[in-house]
Amino acid sequence: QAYVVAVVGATGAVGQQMISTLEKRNFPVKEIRFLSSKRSAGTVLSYNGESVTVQEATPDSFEGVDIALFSAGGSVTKELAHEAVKRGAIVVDNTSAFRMDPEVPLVVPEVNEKDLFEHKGIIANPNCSTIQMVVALEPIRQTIGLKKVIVSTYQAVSGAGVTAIEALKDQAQAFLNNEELAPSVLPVKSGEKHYQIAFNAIPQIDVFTENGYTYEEMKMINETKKIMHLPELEISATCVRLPVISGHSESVYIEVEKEMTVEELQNLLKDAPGIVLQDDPSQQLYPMPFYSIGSNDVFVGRIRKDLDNPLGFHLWVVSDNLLKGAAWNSVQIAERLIALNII
Ligand code: 11C
Repeated sequence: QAYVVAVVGATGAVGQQMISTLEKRNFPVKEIRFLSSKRSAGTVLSYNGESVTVQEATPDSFEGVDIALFSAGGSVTKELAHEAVKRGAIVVDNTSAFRMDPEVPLVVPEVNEKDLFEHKGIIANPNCSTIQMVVALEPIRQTIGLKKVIVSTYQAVSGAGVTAIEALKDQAQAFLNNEELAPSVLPVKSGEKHYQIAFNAIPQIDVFTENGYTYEEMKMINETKKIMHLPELEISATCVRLPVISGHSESVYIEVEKEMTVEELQNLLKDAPGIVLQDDPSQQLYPMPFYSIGSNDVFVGRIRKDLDNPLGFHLWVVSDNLLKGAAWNSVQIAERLIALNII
């Protein structure tokens, strides 16, 4: 069987990766529709060698659509996702619009694919930095239990879209040429202040909430509890933007329920779905964002026991934020909907 698939936000950084992931996975597509805002409509993209013109997304664009992959910003999702569902589509949404809605499953297939059975038309794809962390944490939770997580992120600019990638390149070029270039886009495009990202680190991703944490940090906290079904998990996050084009890195401290050796933990992660273990200090083997680009996997390394707490471990977790963090997780959800006969 083949499906009518719509990609909403087809010209964006994630949309582009959704298209190439559908191609690479040989997804069973009967008809593909590329949709976008009015501004990008008319752009011609290719799908499996065929030209496809991007259309403006309207409610009627979803007539006959079976699966709609949304990645065009929360306001587009809020405006159009229910229209797509009304017309019979299942929506896999990569924005934060419905992630914390109790009626909407928030899914990382390696962790909670059974939640897909509860869907009422919309399935939410978590935030990129959350996804790669929960893939690494789930086998640990299953085997020795998880009590506490403290994560610090080192996030790439591609998480903030195509304009942030351009800003990093332009600023780096200008800096090396001794030219002045007023910073733009980061940390938040619509924010009052903008800071240089080239040769810098910005400890703000998304805007601040009332409790002093940013939305990105609160997404990691709230989404992890929901995906892992661990409302009592003690978890805290600090999210930082680095001058890296793609690939998010995370230093994750965990406290588990039972003792385990580093070697046992390595063996556990080595065989877990979606994970590649890269952990051999004697060979300087550890995950790095530059080398994660283009892979659907989550890379884990630098596993160490905490020196003071026998139940504490430190991990270094890296993944291509546009793939497992966004496009691949969305397409993987669509694949699992088919495999589980949900669609
Ligand atoms: C970033 N994690 O790196 C963000 C991008 O909620 O899907 C993804 C935002 C989201 O800037």
